[in-house]
Amino acid sequence: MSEIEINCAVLRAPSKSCVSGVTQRPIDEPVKIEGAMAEHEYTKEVVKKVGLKLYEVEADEEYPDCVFIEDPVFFLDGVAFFPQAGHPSRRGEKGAVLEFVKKHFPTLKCVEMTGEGYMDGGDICFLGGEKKEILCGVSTRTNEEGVRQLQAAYPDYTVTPIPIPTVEEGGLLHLITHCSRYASGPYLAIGKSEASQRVKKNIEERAISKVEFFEVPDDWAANCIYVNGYVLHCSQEEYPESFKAYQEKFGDKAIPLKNKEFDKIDGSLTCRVRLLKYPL
Ligand code: CIR
Repeated sequence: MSEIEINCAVLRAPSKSCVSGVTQRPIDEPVKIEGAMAEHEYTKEVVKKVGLKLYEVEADEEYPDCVFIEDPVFFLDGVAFFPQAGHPSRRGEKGAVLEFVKKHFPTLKCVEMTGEGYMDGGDICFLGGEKKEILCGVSTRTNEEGVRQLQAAYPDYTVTPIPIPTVEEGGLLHLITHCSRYASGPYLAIGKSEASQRVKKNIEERAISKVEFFEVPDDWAANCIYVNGYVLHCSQEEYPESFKAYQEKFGDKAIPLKNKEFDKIDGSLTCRVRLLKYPL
């Protein structure tokens, strides 16, 4: 059973300053702004092609990472949750997103994280399913207090904390960078590296849902967007082997998206698209 019929996608236009976005990996080649803009425009086309109404928040040059709208907001069941960004340079991104949500989705209840709670929305991995579970990475961006506040915002769900290996241990930025849903319910794509396999083990040991994993050859390709039966995944140019794995598994429901420029600043596919169901 598919628990959600998603009908809207909220994106945020990239700022030209995204060339100096935060990154925890060394950059071999700087972000090419034309390429980044083209990737964003193509994502908008695909979002419409899979039947979603597109909403776009304006860019803000003050925030190089503002395109990554997955981090300042999370939507579920009539509640819009606004985490307090884990990285200080990103804390001001939330303001414009909050205003936008209030204007375009006025019936949503907006809950803002407060106090000592920190989180990037990229650590939230919604599973749903029978157990109504949400996994939440505890990472360099998300702390235990942040997880507690997420749980308080969604009392009907079980929020399960999942520790994320550090960069030194081969860990990626967020839980959603390590694994993401490829179907409705507890189905996760995950990479094969030692660090990703550790995340897999952490999930197997802690989650209350029985998660089915789809392993892809490249860690950075484990991030895909599942929406209403479609799987938007990595491009052939970036990750040819993982591209093939997605195409073989999902056939005509698999749609590749290029993410070459945003990948340079630790951005994956889900982080540029926030999905929601809203009565239109
Ligand atoms: C950052 O380090 O915050 C950005 N350069 C990348 C954020 C990616 N967000 C995500 O995966 N949800």
